[in-house]
Amino acid sequence: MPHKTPTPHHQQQGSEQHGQEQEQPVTWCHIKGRHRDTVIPAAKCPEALWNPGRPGLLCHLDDACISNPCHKGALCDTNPLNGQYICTCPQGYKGADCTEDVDECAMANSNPCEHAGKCVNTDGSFHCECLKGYGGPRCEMDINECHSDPCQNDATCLDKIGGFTCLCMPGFKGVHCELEINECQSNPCVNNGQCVDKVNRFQCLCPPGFTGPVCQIDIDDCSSTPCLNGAKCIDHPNGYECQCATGHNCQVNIDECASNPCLNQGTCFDDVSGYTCHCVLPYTGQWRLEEKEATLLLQSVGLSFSIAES
Ligand SMILES: [Ca+2]
Ligand SMILES: [Ca+2]
Ligand SMILES: [Ca+2]
Repeated sequence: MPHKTPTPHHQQQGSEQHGQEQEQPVTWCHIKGRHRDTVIPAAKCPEALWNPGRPGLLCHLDDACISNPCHKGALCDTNPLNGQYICTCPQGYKGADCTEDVDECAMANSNPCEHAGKCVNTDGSFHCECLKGYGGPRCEMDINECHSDPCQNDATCLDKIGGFTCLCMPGFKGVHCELEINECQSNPCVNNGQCVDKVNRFQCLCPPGFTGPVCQIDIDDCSSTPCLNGAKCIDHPNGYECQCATGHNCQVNIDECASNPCLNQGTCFDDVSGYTCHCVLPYTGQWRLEEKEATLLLQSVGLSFSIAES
């Protein structure tokens, strides 16, 4: 028998069980596989040579993996030609028995950390210390700083590298648009108007006599022509002035006859802003009086006259 297999691959059994029917001890061939073992009678080992999954595997070699020569996590195989173990290392380790750490940070091709992250080698692995604004195992991720909704008052958040920018709605300011702008800051109301701050605008509360968005319009108090008797109206804030001698609205008629302006015994008749002289004949006059009326007028000033019959 050319295929002599050592223990534990070499198993003998059945001599007692099968007694006389099985006098010859059966030799088993233990084929060590990558993931599972296969046990076949040693007599059939040559057939294993033709097993497509195990080409070249000979049954006469020792199982080099029995002593667990490979570092934890590695896969062990027995070299089918020379019986040496072959360790297939897990990621992060190298060497014949996978005990050497791979320095991923020193690999010639490139830094495994993206976006200029700092690579830190560890036993069996590595990690990345990311610059501000980046995350993920390899700093491959741009952290969304807008995720926490940092902008207030319906502002729009723009994600940036390591930060954010808030686009404020009109009337607001501040990094988070948390400040309501005081549109009254510049004192826009004139003529002692009171400014009331609103969102993105202001309102002027005008004193009496003024109007307009910033109280800039002096209301024309003369527009209703309040001055009587032809007096001139002068507009003032919340009021007017009538240019007349007496009386607020010139309702008092001045007696222009008080100075006796009519000569030659003419009779003075007071008028609005003036007077009229009624003359005594033979002086010319504006009015022809009835005899009785003229007599009364003249008597009142101590005179008498006679009217020629026409
Ligand atoms: Ca490492
Ligand atoms: Ca970002
Ligand atoms: Ca405001």
